[in-house]
Amino acid sequence: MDKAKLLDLYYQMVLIRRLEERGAELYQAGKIGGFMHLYIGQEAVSTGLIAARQPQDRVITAYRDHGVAINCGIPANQVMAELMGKATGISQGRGGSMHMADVTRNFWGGHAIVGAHMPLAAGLALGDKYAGRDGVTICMFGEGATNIGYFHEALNLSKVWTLPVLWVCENNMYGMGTTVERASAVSEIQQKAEGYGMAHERVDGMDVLAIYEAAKKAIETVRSGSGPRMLEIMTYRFRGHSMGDPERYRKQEEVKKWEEHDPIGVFHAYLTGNKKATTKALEEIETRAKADVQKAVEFAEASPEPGLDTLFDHVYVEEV
Ligand SMILES: Cc1ncc(C[n+]2csc(CCOP(=O)(O)OP(=O)(O)O)c2C)c(N)n1
Repeated sequence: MDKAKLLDLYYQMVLIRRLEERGAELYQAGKIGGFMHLYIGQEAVSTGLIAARQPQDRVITAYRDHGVAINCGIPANQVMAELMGKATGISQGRGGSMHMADVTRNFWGGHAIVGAHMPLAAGLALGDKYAGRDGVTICMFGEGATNIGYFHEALNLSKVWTLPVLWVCENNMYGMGTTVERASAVSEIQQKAEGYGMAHERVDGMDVLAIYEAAKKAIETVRSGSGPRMLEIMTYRFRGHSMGDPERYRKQEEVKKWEEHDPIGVFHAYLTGNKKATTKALEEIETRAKADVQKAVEFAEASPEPGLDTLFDHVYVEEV
C-alpha cells in the first residue's frame, strides 16, 4: 500500500474516533436522541475492510454504523447532522444513529434489528449474480447476531446459490451484557461457517493492515465466483454497548488491557516504526480530523430539522 493510502486510513480511523467522542458529549447534552452505539475500539475493522473493496462492492451492517458510514465516504458533516436528526443528514434526519445509508456510495445501511440485514445481504448478492455484475456484498454483523435464525438462513442460501457475499463477523465478545460463551454453542464463531461448507479465517481486529490484507484476498476470491466466505474479526469495544450502559458485566481492568492494543495506537506505532510517516505528519492528521469534526458539529447545529410538511415523504416507494 502506498504512503498516501496508509495516511488516509489513519485519518479515517482518527476521524471516526473524534467524531464519536464529540457525539457522546452531544448525546449527554441532549442534542442527540434515540439509541446510539459507539464504534470506539473497533475502527480498524471497517477501515481495513472497506479500503479493500471496489466501488461496485456493496456494504451493509448493523446499528454500530457511524464508522462504516465514514469509511464508505459519507462526509463527517452529513454523519453528524444525521446523529442530530437534521434535514442535512445523510438519511435526511429520519434515520438517526442506527440508520445511516447511502446507496449512491453502495452503503446499504445500518440496521437496528439484530441479524435482519443478513437476508438482505443475500438478496443484494443474488441481484448482482442474476444481473451478471461482478460486485461482492460485504455484510458485517456482531457475534451475537450469529445466534439468530436470520444468520443461518442467509448463510445457507448464500452457499446453496453460490452468492458473492463476504460474511464478516465482528467478534467484540459481548452482545449487550452477555459474553459470547454464555450465548453461543461455540465461542469461535468461524466454526459456524463450517456448517455451511464455507471457507473462513480469523483476523486480528486491532491491526488495520491485517484486516485489509485478509479482506482483499477474501473479496477477490468471492469475486472469482467461488461462493461466499466468512471472516471472524477479533475486536473489542472500549465503550458501553450503547449510551447509558453501566457496564456491570465486565471489569475495567479488562477494558484497560484491550486499550493497550488500541487500533489507532497500533497503527501509529507501525507507521512511525517503519518510517512510513513521521510523528509530526500524524499529529497534523490528528489536528485536521479534530478540525473536521468541529466543522461537522457547527454544520449540524446550524442545519434545520426536517420540515413538518415532509412528514409523509419517503414513507412508500413511488411507482416508477
Ligand atoms: C431481533 C433483536 N433482538 C434483540 C435486540 C436487542 N439488541 C440490540 S443490540 C443486541 C446485541 C447484539 O450483539 P452483537 O450482534 O454481538 O453486536 P454488537 O452490539 O456487539 O456490535 C441486542 C440483543 C434487537 N435489536 N433485535
